[in-house]
Amino acid sequence: MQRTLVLVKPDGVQRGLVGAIIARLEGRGLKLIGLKMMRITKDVASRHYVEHQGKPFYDGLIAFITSGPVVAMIWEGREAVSVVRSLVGATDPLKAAPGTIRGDLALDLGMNLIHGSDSPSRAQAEITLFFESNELHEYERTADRWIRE
Ligand code: IDP
Ligand code: MG
Repeated sequence: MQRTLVLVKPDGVQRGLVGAIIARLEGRGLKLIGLKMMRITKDVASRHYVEHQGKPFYDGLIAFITSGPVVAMIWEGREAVSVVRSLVGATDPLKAAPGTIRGDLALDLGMNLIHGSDSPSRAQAEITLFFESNELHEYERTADRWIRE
């Protein structure tokens, strides 16, 4: 089953939106298999955002993501990577569709609440970057037979 990394960024924690964000992912039927609050180090931030190194917003992005605690989660499900991306919405909240997390809850590109891995290969790399294997929980969920045919 596919897995993806989600971060509730420092703005989401500060605004008290952790629960609302988790509820949307749970409500869709995705399965939570790892969760922790943490402070991202500069080293982890630079590896996580390696694709953006050298861009004008890079230094601000690293400063922001390390500025306060985040909630890191791993979600599992069929096509979890693209399902989460569609729930998250477009990178710029002004362009994110209503009904998406960013489209409903955010206004600014630099304060867009949430990260979701953008491909299965990035998801694998990001899960390894943020979680030890003993922090991932495999368990039977009885509701699954009412979510998957
Ligand atoms: P994503 O979070 O939707 O995957 P990315 O393009 O990977 O978007 O960018 C990572 C993060 O960097 C975004 O979520 C946003 O917070 C920030 N960012 C992206 N582009 C810009 C920009 O042009 N100005 C300021 N911040 C940006
Ligand atoms: Mg991205």
